[in-house]
Amino acid sequence: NRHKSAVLWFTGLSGSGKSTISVELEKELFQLGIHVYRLDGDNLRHGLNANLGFSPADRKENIRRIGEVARLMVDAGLLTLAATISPFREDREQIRKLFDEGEFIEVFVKARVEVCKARDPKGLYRKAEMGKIKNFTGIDAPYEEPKSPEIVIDTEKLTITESVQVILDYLKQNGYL
Ligand code: GGZ
Repeated sequence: NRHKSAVLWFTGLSGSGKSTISVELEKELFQLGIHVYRLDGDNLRHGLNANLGFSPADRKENIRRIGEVARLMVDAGLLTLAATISPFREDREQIRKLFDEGEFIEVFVKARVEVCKARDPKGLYRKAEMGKIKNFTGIDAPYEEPKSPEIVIDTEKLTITESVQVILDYLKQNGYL
């Protein structure tokens, strides 16, 4: 199946829905016969980024590596999904510069920190609030919202299926699929 290669860069708080949405989107694209690959920040921290923590400098390096890998994958013709908090606007803008116009699609997965805290799928917010995890995004580390992302997914309002559909519609309307 023919498609235009690009990276969908999912940014948002822990628990906002980045991983869930990108996993479901990957399945849908696979069904359509699209050559897709998914890079997940949390998973890559076990391998490629195993030597990095959560200081601003380490997050910057984490994101830089994921961006460079995504660059290679886009060169190889894949539709690439990258899901990482990537909390700093400047770091995301640096990644955008690695790509040509239209190759970098920033997807802001939006949910208030109170809502992510209530979801707390891994109990990490609870640990962060008890001081057992330091520099936790949204608690004692910042998250800078994108100013003009290509796509905004409000996961307080949309189901996972609806979220995936919004992205598929964007890809179709803009000639990626
Ligand atoms: C934020 C943390 C932290 C701290 C561990 N701050 O929701 P998760 O659990 O499954 O995914 C989060 C993941 C964040 O990794 P990223 O590579 O996406 O972060 S960044 O882009 O900022 O480099 C979270 C877990 O790791 N986690 N400690 N202190 N998230």
